Amino acid sequence: MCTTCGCPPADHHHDHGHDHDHHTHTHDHGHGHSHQHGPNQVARKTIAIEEDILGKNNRLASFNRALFKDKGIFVLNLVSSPGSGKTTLLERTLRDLSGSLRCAVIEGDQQTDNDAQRIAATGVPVRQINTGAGCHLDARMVMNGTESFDMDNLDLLLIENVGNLVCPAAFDLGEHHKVAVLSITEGEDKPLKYPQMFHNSTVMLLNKTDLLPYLDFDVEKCKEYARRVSPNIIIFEVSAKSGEGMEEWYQWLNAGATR
Ligand SMILES: Nc1nc2c(ncn2[C@@H]2O[C@H](COP(=O)(O)OP(=O)(O)O)[C@@H](O)[C@H]2O)c(=O)[nH]1
Ligand SMILES: [Mg+2]
Repeated sequence: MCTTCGCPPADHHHDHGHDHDHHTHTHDHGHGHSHQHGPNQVARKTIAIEEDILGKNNRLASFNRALFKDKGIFVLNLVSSPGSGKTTLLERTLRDLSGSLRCAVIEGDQQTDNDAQRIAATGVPVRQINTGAGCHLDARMVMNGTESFDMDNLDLLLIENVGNLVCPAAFDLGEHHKVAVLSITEGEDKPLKYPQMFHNSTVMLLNKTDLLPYLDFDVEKCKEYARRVSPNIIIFEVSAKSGEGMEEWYQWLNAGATR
């Protein structure tokens, strides 16, 4: 996750305590003082920093969760590798559901507002968040993002996370559920290779089923792998392009948003 891959936390430039710890940690490595600061000490420090970052994030996520509960908004966090079809799925979902549900979208990408423009074309309010070097959205970014919306008049908030099968799994945004999108062009073994993402997701959308005739993708094997890391995961086989299979996904969404 990000505290070991080097991706800075959102408040990197403001939190001197964290910066100091982080530099100390790097310094230990850089100067090879392992005779003074052995591997166990370094590991302990790394764990302490991770706990610090995730602890802060979790507190803000709790705040978001309380806000969403108070306003009665159903919130989903879409996670996947880049290109699995998150934005395409959102576009079709919004075109089909925004007549009956009041929706808003937060788009997370390192750069560009391309996806926000695609969502805006559906007529649904959208806020783009650029994470720069960051490889995931965090709870603070979502908290800031919600300020763009009329939260008293929303049923459904859909958050498209930065495309990355690793880091977004570790960061709670205060959402009700993570929804993992896996497209069949990625291969059926991804749930086994990136188990945390699928373990932490309530739903897996298996996308691009329109391409099945052209690929050697074993749908049953993929579903078995997903259930191995997450026995209760709900799986919908869909094509965001053709619309096939979307109805069951909409039923699940509607049930959550109108509960
Ligand atoms: N054939 C096919 N292509 C799709 C489907 N969904 C998305 N795509 C294509 O996959 C590419 C990436 O889609 P995009 O929505 O931008 O993915 P994101 O990076 O996860 O947001 C685009 O070229 C889409 O047209 C699908 O169901 N079937
Ligand atoms: Mg996208």
